[in-house]
Amino acid sequence: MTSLSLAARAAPGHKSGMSPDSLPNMKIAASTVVGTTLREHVLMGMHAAPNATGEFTSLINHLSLAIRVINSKVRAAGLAKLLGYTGETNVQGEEVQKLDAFANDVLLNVLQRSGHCGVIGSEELDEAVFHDHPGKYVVRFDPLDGSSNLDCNIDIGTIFAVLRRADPGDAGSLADALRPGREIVCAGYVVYGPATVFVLSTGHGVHGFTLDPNVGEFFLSMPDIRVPDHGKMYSCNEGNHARWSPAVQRWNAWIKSEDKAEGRPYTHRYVGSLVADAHRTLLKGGIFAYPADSKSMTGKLRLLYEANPISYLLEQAGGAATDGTSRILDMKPTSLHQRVPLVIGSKAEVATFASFVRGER
Ligand code: AHM
Ligand code: MG
Repeated sequence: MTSLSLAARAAPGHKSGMSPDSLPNMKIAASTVVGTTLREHVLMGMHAAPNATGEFTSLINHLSLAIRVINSKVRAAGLAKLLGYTGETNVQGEEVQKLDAFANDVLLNVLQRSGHCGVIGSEELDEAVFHDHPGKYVVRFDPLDGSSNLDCNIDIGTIFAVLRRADPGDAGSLADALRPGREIVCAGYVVYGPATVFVLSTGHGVHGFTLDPNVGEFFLSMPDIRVPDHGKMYSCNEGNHARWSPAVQRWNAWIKSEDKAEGRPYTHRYVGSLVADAHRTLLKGGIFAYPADSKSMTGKLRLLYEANPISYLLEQAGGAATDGTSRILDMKPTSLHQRVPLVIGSKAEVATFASFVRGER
């Protein structure tokens, strides 16, 4: 860790009880004065990688810029008349909020200008976007997750995943975007909550950064996040109970039933914004489940834009992510807007859910 000598920083003619000469042994950690920024964190990763070119670092810096621009609009949405709908519907048939459209435009614009993205996929766009320049990376994102919560001032967020293109010399293709989650090289999400928190993994653990709004920088606030082995909370939309399979209903009855020795019933928490529910599950453990039901036969959440990045982060932090039977990161996408059942959390709770699905309980 770098350290600063107080003496080295003392101005000439310094008038305190101690002269600068008496200070040289008083070393203080630089990080106790100014914390590690997101920029520095990514730069340190670059210095540790033998063949790094700086492109990935630059890509993350561009993503961070887009996030800060979106954050400033989210914070002022009520004042800037950005709440409400555009009057259009997206490819999923959902009404588009003005802020959904804004966040999508900001990410597209900033990523295109970065020059590092050959292919971009967005939850808000029908088709993938291909670029003329040979960008090395594919970025897939949900620009504003949970936006149906916007009008009520409930946490919302941005989710993204970065993959390396197989051959950046080729023209970008749909195949570049339809790659399994295990090929992700970096994923993250941002929660626009009481604080703006950026959670990131580049394949070496999961780290959380909090935006200092006065400085305009993300500072490392949660290094090396680990999902607890067990948790006390479960999270799901119980309004769907009647539409669930008998196996999921049995799991739901089990997790609510009383057994003090086994720590049941679990506490129920459900925000309805994936970023918020996933963030709590990452920090506190337990389980979040959005299973398939008779209305959303293949699940509700999108494999590329939501399930993949969140699953990558959960696994990087020592947790698990499944659709109930298979690992999410092993699923080969067949279309850009494919939906999947999603079950994430502590390994123990996810394994128990899977045992119900297999009919063992
Ligand atoms: P979206 O806002 O990007 O369309 O995301 C869908 C949201 C997720 O954030 C959340 O987990 C889920 O839909 C909530 O669904 P429901 O309202 O059916 O509980
Ligand atoms: Mg979403």
